[in-house]
Amino acid sequence: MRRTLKVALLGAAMLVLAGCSEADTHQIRNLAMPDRASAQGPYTYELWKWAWVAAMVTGVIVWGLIFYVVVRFRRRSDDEVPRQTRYNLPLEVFYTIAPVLMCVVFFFHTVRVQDEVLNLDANPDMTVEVLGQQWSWTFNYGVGEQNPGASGDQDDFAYDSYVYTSGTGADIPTLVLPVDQNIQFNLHSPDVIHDFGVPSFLVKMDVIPGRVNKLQITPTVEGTYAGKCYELCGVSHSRMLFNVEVVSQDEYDAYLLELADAGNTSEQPVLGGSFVREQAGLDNDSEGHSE
Ligand SMILES: [Cu+2]
Repeated sequence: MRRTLKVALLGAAMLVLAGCSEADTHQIRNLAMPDRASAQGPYTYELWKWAWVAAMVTGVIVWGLIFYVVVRFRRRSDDEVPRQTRYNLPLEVFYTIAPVLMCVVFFFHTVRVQDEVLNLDANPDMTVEVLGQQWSWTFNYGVGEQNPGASGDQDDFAYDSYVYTSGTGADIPTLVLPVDQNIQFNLHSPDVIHDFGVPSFLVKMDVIPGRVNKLQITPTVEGTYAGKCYELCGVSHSRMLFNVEVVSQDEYDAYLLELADAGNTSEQPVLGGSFVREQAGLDNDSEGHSE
């Protein structure tokens, strides 16, 4: 009986594992997280990993106890009545305290990782002013020297001039970033709450109207990534996508020149104007438009 069970389990496991492609295996090894492409990513990933370990340990203990009880205390004859226990004080104290202790440990590590990931360096290498609005993003890159003391609010910006790129609901914008630079993102919204995030960076933050949220990310791997709005912000929320390209410093500088040549220059960051309430790109040819 036991042997049959073992063979059956082994067979099932082999079938399941054999069905995994290389991509699946990679996903499983990453615990379904993307590869870390930022200096902040490993902190988030470690928290995720150890939360899995804690959950698995708890799971194995609970499953073990369930199976033990099912087998050990099964009814052996039709007229058997089990011993009637009304309460067990030590056990009840244990199962009250244990979950509380687990929550305390989770909370401690969450705060620790949060402090690390949300830490703001007073002198970031550069600052990008990000505008999230229904239904796309505008990225403002500073040109020239940075004044790191700027608040990013009202007229107090870190640079004297900017170049920018702007997307619409039908035209996904691209955020270009230099690799290995600590980049501060000042997040602005003129309408509703959005959420700026790039899965591969393992960091995201709400974009809230009426205040400037700040987030610093150091991209560590050159490549192309997908970014998106993480907050259900209205009917075309799903269009609030953007691409991220992490490039060398030279390529980044060349990109800024390109934007300037195209006439996308401004003395102050472009943070939503007359077109704010328009559902950009949605009035014409709204179906199947993805470029
Ligand atoms: Cu949004």
